Amino acid sequence: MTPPMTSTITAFERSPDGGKGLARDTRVRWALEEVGQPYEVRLVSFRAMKEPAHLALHPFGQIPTYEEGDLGLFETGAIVFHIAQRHAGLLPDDANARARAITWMFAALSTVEPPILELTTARLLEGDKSWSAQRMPLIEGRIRNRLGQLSPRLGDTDWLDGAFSAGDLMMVSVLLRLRASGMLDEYPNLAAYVARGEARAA
Ligand code: GTB
Repeated sequence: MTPPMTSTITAFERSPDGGKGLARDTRVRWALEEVGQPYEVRLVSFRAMKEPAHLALHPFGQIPTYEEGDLGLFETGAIVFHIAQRHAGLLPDDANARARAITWMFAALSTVEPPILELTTARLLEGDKSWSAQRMPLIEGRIRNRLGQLSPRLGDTDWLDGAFSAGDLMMVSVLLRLRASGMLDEYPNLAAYVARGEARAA
């Protein structure tokens, strides 16, 4: 495992959630806290995110980014995976268990997160459209479909596949965004799963 090296991540200077931690830098902070690595946070304004210096780090002008020596990364999946590969604590040693944990990371980002993002987009950016009220049940249905599939898979276990892993970190981070909607509470084991993730010391 690699010795400690202070990395720098970026986060919103002013987060639209007023600092509740719902933006995606939280999952990177969480990963770094889990593996006990020091890090610094550079806060960026919405304007600075679209300027050349930041675009050189993040081609889409977003946060978070991750810098470690001469390595610069963007995309939370890649950043958390990098942290988990470099430091003990987020991926099992057994090759098959490791592959399954990585599978859950991808599942969180590419199968569970998209409909949840749709809900945020619909609420924040499309609420004034004439078709918004008709679209909402479709989006909520897609989310319930995913939660209804994930819930029995988790069952009454603490984590998705044995010990807590980067797969759980990513899944909990994705599900957290549903809290305000109340939908998570329809699946008590998923609500408890998210609460367990939040209760971790990191
Ligand atoms: N796929 C990328 C990743 O996983 O890293 C997505 C990164 C992303 O969407 N970043 C958002 C961003 O920089 C911040 S997290 N947006 C600015 C832009 O695109 O111009 C999304 C987010 C923002 C705010 C809240 N909030 O306040 O509740 C929650 C989530």
